[in-house]
This record gives sequence, C-alpha cells and structure tokens, in this order.
Amino acid sequence: MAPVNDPRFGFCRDCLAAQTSEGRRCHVCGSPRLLRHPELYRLSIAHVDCDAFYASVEKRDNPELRNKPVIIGGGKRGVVSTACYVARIHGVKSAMPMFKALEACPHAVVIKPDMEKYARVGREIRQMMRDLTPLVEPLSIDEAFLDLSGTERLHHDPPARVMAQFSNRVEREMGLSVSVGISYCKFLAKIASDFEKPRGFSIIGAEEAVTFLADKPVTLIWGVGKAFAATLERDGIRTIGQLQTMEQGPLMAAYGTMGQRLYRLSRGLDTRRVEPESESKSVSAETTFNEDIASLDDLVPILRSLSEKVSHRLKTADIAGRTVVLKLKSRDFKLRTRNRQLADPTQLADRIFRTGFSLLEKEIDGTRFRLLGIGVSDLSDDGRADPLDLVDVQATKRAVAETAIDKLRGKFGNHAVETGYTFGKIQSRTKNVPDEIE
Ligand code: TTP
Ligand code: MG
Ligand code: MG
Repeated sequence: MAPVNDPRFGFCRDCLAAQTSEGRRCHVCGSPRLLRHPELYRLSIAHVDCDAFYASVEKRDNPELRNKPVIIGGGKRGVVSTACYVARIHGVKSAMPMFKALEACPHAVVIKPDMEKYARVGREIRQMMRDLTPLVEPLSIDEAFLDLSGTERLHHDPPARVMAQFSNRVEREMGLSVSVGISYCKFLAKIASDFEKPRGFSIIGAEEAVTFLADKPVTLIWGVGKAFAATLERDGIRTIGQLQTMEQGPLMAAYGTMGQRLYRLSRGLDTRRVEPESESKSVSAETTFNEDIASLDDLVPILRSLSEKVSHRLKTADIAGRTVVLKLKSRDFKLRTRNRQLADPTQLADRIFRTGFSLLEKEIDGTRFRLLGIGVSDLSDDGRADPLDLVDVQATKRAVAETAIDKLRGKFGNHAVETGYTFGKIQSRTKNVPDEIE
C-alpha cells in the first residue's frame, strides 16, 4: 500500500481517504473531488471565504429559495450586496445598481440584508476556525486567514487535511459552503481561495508561484485597485509577469512604497504574518470642554478634529472600522452613546465625521454638553475599507482629496493642513484630554 499522505496520490475531500493510485475518483467513495499537489502536505497558510455569503445564509434559512436566483441588497444605496451563484449566471454582481441587476435577472428574489444575522453566522464560523488554531485573522465578515504551522502534532493531520475537514464541518453544521486556498503565504492563499469558487479548494505551492502569477493581471496584487492599475497600464504594465522582469529600484522610484510591494508580491515573496484579531476593539478620541457647549455650530469643528485623529490612527495601524460611535456627556454627567453601522469599513475622516455629524444633529436639544467623543468599532484589516462609491461621486472626490491631504501632512506635519471645519476654531475650547484606544 502507498504510504498515507503521499502527495502524488493525495486524498479525497469528501471521505478524506488517502488515495493509493492516480485514479480520477476516490477508490473508497467514488467522489471525483481529489486533492493532489507536490506540496500538499507542506503548506500551512490557509484562506477561507464563504460562498455568496449573505445569499447562502438566506437560502439556508428559507429552502424555497434554494434553486431561485437571489439578490441581497437594496436599502438606501440601492446596490447589490451580493447575489447567489444562480443570479450570477445572469450577470448580477456585487456593487451593481439594483435596477441594472433586475434588468439582467428580472425574476430574481430580492432580499434586504440582515446584518445582525450575517455577523452572528460569521462569528460562529470564526469560532470553528479557532478550534483549529489560535492564529485566525479575520479579513471581513465572511473570510479569514489561518496559520496552521506547527499544528500537525495537535491534529494528527497536516493542514490540508485539517482544512478539508473544516470545510466539510461548515457544510454539515452550518449549512453553508466555503472555499479554501492553501499556500505558503497570505497573498497566494487568498488568491487560491478565489480560484474555483464555490466549494473550492486550491493549492498554490512555492515551486509554481512565479509561473502561476506570470500571466495574471496586476489587479490581483493586494492594494492595486482600478486607479493604480490604470497608472500601471499607462506605463505599459498589465501583467504580473512584466513586474517580474523589473528591478526593485526602478519600481520604487516610479511608485514609492507600492513599488516595493509590486516587486515582492509579483515574485510570490510575502512574509506578512497571520495576525490574530487586533487587541483593540475600538479606536476613539474624545475631549472635555472648558465650558459646556449646547450649539451644533460650536460642536462641529471639534467633531471634525476628533474624526481626523481617529482616522489618522486607523490609517497608521492599517485598520478600518465599520461602526461609528458618537459619545456625549451632558453637564450633569449623563452619558449618551449613539452608533451607526456603515456599508463598508472606513478609515476616512470624512466618512467618520459625516456619520458622526448625522448622529450629533439629532442630539441637539438645548442640553449643554461637557464632553464629545467619536470613534469606530467593528475593526478589521483595511482590505475592504472605503471602496470607491459608484453612486456617490462627491464621496469619492472627498476621499481622493483626503488622500492628498494625508500626503501633505506626511511631508510637512500634522498641522500643515486644516480643513474648513477646523480652521482656527478649536484651540481655546478644549482641555487637553488624552485620547483612548480601548
Ligand atoms: P464576498 O466574500 O466578496 O462575496 P460573497 O461571499 O457574496 O461571494 P463569493 O462566493 O464570491 O465570496 O463578500 C462577502 C459578503 O460581503 C457578501 O455576501 C455581501 C457583502 N458585500 C457587500 O455588501 N458589498 C460588496 O460590494 C461585496 C463585494 C460584498
Ligand atoms: Mg465570500
Ligand atoms: Mg469575502
């Protein structure tokens, strides 16, 4: 018999049986879902992403929807959050305006998102991940990195088999499917998990990394969005393979720190560690006034300045928050906290401020306040933060302006640029109370 864990033969994703030949179906259960790869038993960084997450949860909870095209979305922004794979066949995609989605797929069932439910399901799946390793780094509500290095003794199984069992467990116990990517680094594990969705399981080894990447578009590189891809395209660079022929010096000269990332990731060099969830649960800034304040006009510049502090922290730590929290303390020390959840996590002062402003407006009722604070919670990696808003062009313009201001501040110091809201207005009103990160 072939040794168990012979990577040439691999194992069956359904019944986990080690294979003893190169046959196309499992010799035990007949399943064609076999995993083979020369590095199958050596790779230990995994990325897991749920398939059509919100839509799958809704289908699970209402079996009548099973074979129907389902779109989750609507609400204020009128865009598609996600669509099930049936609706995707008709061309429906995330972030598409709802009217377009319904043009493409008129018979789709549209469901308003139930964020609380999805967050709860996301947490349950995350807990199953933590049963495998403490090194779980959530990236968003439906995905996370896992580092399974050194867990083989604990599980009596190599990471690839552990992850196959995990994927089966989620199907069995949660009624949802996930896609798994396995590699030696985060960059490629994430690419792998996207490779054969849904119910995917892909492996990218160190040996093949450079060849695998060569013909892929630069947009596959973490941090290369549409705008930066357009810049690269203007410079004649479209594929990762082209980056592989360029040296680090010229890339950095042309694109700054991003040039270094292009150089390294194009070659499959990624030493970022899987960092378990950040200790801090929220980032906030608050201030106590010299004299109590009741008027909105007087509170606004302070709110703006505090929002900028929070944003600066988030940007420095490469994190983003999805829930904006406003805190007010009245003269008689009564505390009011108000919060609002955003569609996507943010690190932008502009969005934090505007959300805070809309919460603050409603609290203005003649009460005199002694303290104002603003913060964000629901923290995550900045990967999904502030996607350019297809609907709100003004918001996109402000986001671009904010990035320009950040650059100026990076060069000339924090006080180099003041916005119209804060200009010369706040120094005298506030005591210097330290900000907090909880
Ligand atoms: P994704 O993992 O990007 O997408 P998905 O899980 O729906 O589908 P896939 O099988 O391709 O992974 O996002 C997770 C959830 O986040 C998604 O179900 C809905 C939400 N979301 C939005 O609200 N807006 C968006 O633009 C995207 C991309 C996702
Ligand atoms: Mg997903
Ligand atoms: Mg995802």
